[in-house]
Amino acid sequence: GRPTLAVVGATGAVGRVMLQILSQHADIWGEIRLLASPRSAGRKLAVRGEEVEVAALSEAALDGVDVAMFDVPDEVAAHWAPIAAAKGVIVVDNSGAFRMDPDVPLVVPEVNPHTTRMRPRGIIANPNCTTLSMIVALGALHAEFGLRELVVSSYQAVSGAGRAGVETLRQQLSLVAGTELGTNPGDVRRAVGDNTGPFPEPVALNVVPWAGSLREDGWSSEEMKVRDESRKILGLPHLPVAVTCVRVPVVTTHSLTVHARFEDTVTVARAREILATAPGVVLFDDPAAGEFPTPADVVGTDPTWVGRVRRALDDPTALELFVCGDNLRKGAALNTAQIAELVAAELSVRHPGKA
Ligand code: 2RA
Repeated sequence: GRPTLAVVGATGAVGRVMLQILSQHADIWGEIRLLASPRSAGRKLAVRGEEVEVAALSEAALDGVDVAMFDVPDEVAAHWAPIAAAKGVIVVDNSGAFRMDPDVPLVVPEVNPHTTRMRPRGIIANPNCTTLSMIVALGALHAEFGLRELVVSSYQAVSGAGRAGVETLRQQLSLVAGTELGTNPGDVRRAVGDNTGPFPEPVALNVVPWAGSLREDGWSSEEMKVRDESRKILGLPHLPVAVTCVRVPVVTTHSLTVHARFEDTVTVARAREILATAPGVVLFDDPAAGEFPTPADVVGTDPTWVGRVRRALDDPTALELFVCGDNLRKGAALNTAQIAELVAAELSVRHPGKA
C-alpha cells in the first residue's frame, strides 16, 4: 500500500497547519497517524476530511511508520528521532536538534533537493522558519549571480514562538486597545504587567530586538541559526553573514530586509527576471502602484514574496530586497511536507510493488 505517515507534534501551531496542508496536497499517504505528548492524547483532529484521534508518542506508536514528520521541542526530537530512525522510520525533523549535524541534510526542495538522499542517520532536518522565509529567493539569485555576502534583519511574527506567542500578543493587544499607551516610557510595560509570555519584553505596540536564547558575545540563537543554516543550505561554508533578529507584533509571516552582495555587477532587470520565474517565489514589486509584500497579505500563502528590489546605492554588485514568507507554511509545515513528499516518491521507486 501507500506509505504510512506519522505527524509527531500534531497539536502544536505548526502541527495544525501541517494537517491543513496534508488535506490540500495530493493524497499520497496511506494511513496518517497523529502523535503528540500524553497530555494531548485522545483529542481528535481533522485531516483529509476525517477525524483522527491523537495518540501518545511511544515506540509502539511508531510501528509500521515509513515517514515521520517531527514538530516538537529540541530535546524531545533529540530523544525520539533516533529511536524512530532505529525502527526504520525516515524522520523529517523541524527542531533545531539535528540541523547542523554533518550527517543530517538540511533540505529546501527548491534549493538543494539532491541532499535529501544523503541521510546516513535516517534523519532529514527542516530549516528554521527565519532562514526558510528568505532562502528560496536567495537560492535563486545565488544560482545566477554567486552570493558573496549577506546582511539581513528579520521582522518575526509571534507564532514563530508557537501558540503561546500568539496568545501573548492577543492578550497584550486587548490590554492596550483603545488607550493612549505608547506615549510615555514604560507605559506599555506597566499595562501589560508580567505577561510577556515567551518574549523578554512587551510585543504589542513595540518591537523587540531578540529571538531565541543567549549565545556567545551577545548573539541570539536565532541569529546563529540564520547564519549557520544559510551557509549549509547554499553550500557556502564561509559566507559572511551579518544578522539581527527582531520580533514584531504580527501574528504569522516573517519578513526580512536583505542586502546581498554577489561576485560581479548585477542588474535589477536580471534580478527581477530570476525572481519572477523562480519556483516558489513571487515578485511583487511596483512601488509606484503601492505594491510590495506585507505580512498581513502574505499570511496563509505558500510562496516567498519579494519586493523593493533595488541595486545598492554604493555597490553595483549588491541588491537590496524585502522578503515575506508565512513562517508556519513555507517556514515550517509546507517545507516539511515537501521533503516528506520527496522521500515518499523515492520509496515508491524503490518498492514499486508497494506503491
Ligand atoms: C521564532 N524561528 O520565530 C523561531 C522559532 N521557530 O521564534
